[in-house]
Amino acid sequence: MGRSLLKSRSRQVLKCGEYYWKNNSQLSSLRMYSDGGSLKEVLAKKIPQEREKMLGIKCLHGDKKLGEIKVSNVMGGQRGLLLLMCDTSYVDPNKGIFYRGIPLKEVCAKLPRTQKGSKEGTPEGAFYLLTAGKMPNKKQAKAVTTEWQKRGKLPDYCFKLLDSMDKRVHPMAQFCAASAALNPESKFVEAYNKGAKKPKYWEYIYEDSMNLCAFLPTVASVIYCNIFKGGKGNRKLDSSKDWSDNFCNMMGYKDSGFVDLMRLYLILHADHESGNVSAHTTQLVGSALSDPYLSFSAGMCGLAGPLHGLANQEVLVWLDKLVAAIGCEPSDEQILKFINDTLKSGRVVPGYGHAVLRQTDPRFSLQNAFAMKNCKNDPGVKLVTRLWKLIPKVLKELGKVANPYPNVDAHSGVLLQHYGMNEMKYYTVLFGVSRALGVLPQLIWARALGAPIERPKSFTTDFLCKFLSKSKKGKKGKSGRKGRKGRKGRKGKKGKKSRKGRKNRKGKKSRKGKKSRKGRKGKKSKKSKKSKKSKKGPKKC
Ligand code: NMX
Ligand code: MLT
Repeated sequence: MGRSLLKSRSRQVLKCGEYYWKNNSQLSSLRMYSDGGSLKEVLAKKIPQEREKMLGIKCLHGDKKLGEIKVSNVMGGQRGLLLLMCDTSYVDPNKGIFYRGIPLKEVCAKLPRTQKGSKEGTPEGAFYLLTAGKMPNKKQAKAVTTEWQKRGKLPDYCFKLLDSMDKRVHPMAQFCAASAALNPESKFVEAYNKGAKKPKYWEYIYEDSMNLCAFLPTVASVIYCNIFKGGKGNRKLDSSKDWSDNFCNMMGYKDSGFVDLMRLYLILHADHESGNVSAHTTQLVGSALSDPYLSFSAGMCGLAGPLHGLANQEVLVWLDKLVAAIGCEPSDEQILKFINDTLKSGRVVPGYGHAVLRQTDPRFSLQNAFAMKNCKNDPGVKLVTRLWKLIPKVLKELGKVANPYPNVDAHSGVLLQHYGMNEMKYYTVLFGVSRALGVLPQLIWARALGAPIERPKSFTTDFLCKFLSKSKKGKKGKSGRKGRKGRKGRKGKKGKKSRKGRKNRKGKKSRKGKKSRKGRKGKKSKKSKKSKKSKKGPKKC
């Protein structure tokens, strides 16, 4: 955009009555942050520019249409509707997943390797990327690690809560409970109660998000050790270890291969734009100004569903059943029969399909590439790789599955099992720890940009039926309409002729032409008023 255009646009924006942030004195406090430096300083510099941009868009283009809403969109889980804005990541049906515009494969390749000997980048670096919008250098990624080490001491009451949980409570239910129970730590609640102003909200959401990320490996590892290791396990963070290494260490895993897998896993599962259940729930709850602990916990309750994150547990349960039924190295025919039996029983094939992607999930491919490098002869890995070729064929034959290819959950379990983590009931917690790195930056930005409380409008089935029957009547009256269409067609021809005519008479008759067009318009508008009248009912509805 040229400078002069930008200037005139910003003048227009300034004219907008809504230009709230700029005139709000609280904003000036953000300017005390210097360029670059810590993640918070980078954000403080970026946020005013983004606010300006968003307000400009809203003021200048607020009435533009992004699409139409069909009944099938509403009745079909709002699929395909452009309803949410999210800059941290984007999912393209065919091109895959992008973190801040960078393809996920490239993200994994470029994230700085900060711990000596590690082959993968750090999730802390991914958090920096998703939050700041730029790939961090080694120093910036390491700074997040150091911050989280400093902030990571879990309050005693949270340990007590987790230790008091009955072992039958699912690890995800424990994870959700502990995340919500941490809300006395919320800096946002404290500031809100003291009367903090809207432009400053993001700063407290940022503090809460950083603290919550810092707490999560301890929360998750205590759940793991309490349920599966009889409560034994190290509960202290080691300042020489990064976030993933500390997490693995506290769960009792020392193998550097497993720690590298965990780094990759936590990067891959982090963000997936904002329409998926866990991200959207976090944003929805956060829009009511519930603090990040409560919002994240709500999102995790959604992740715990079998069609979402719990699918990674379901895949392993299904694979175990497959092996129990037809052995470790079954024939293709045996596998195909097993898949068909699953479908006949009315169940979905877990780990396959996606609401947006129409190709193999890049997160599946990246895990498979890790497997090919590190454990290609593992029986589970071999089986998953074979299924990748067989399941899509069967799902395609059903004729209704929009995406017959594997998603992220089809692969993760066998990799974890390769390194000895067999407790499949726990797998979704790992997904949850990772998802914090995406949904919390989304929350910081939502508050930074003043996203309002979400409140779509619902309608009753009765309203829909009346609306549909009235529009049907409208169509019947279309015999009239058909006639009109026919007339339109004729008009079109006439129009062409008359335009031609006008062309021939160009110049002289142009005014007349205009007049006559006006005249036609006048007539038309009378007609359209009539047709509007007939539609009045449903419109009112
Ligand atoms: N196995 C059998 N049937 C399927 C599958 C599958 N893997 N995927 C979709 N279908 C069916 C789906 O149940 C629906 O059937 P019906 O009309 O009878 O209700 C039909 O195909 C059309 O669904 P789609 O439009 O393809 O999928 P949708 O966008 O509604 O749902 C999922 C997406 C991911 C929920 C769906 O593909 C699924 O249930 N997959 C298995 C569970 C899974 O792996 N979930 C994890 C998703 C990733 N994550 O991490 O969250
Ligand atoms: C996710 O990672 O959130 C899943 O792939 C589910 C989705 O996008 O709906």
